[in-house]
Amino acid sequence: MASNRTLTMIKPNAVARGLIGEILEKITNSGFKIIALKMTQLTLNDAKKFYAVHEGKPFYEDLYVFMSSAPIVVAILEKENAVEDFRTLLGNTDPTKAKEGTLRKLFAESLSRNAVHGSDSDENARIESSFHFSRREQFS
Ligand code: IDP
Ligand code: MG
Repeated sequence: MASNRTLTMIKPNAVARGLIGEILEKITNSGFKIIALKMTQLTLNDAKKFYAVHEGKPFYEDLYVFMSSAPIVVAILEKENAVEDFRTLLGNTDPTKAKEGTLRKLFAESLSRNAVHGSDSDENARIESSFHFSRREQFS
């Protein structure tokens, strides 16, 4: 069964640039319903754990240091085919390769500061959602 939920994070650079409102508006205008939402800051260990799948890659340390450096906004989004449709809205990991109109084309500063996260599978959407939100914080 295809899942109807995905997990997004507005990354530290985009929060610092005052883009929370614009990004959430794009997301909801694209048909996603916000069913959980908060502003938070990851500890270094939280960020290491969240991105553990990238352990050993050359960018891993920069990634977890950056992601824990300042506040982020985290949300669970609901929509039919949520994971795939949100990856489409997100655009390529590398903003120079992202299509016009995608979140990363619009808001990313670079490959490592690409503004927004989106889960890459239904299983990871579930794992990432419970990483950030308790049951009580999920409204659906
Ligand atoms: P994704 O965010 O599009 O799913 P992943 O491959 O899961 O991309 O990588 C996680 C994050 O790590 C990316 O969003 C980006 O911020 C960073 N990243 C990925 N590849 C590189 C790289 O080659 N150099 C620097 N940072 C990278
Ligand atoms: Mg990924």
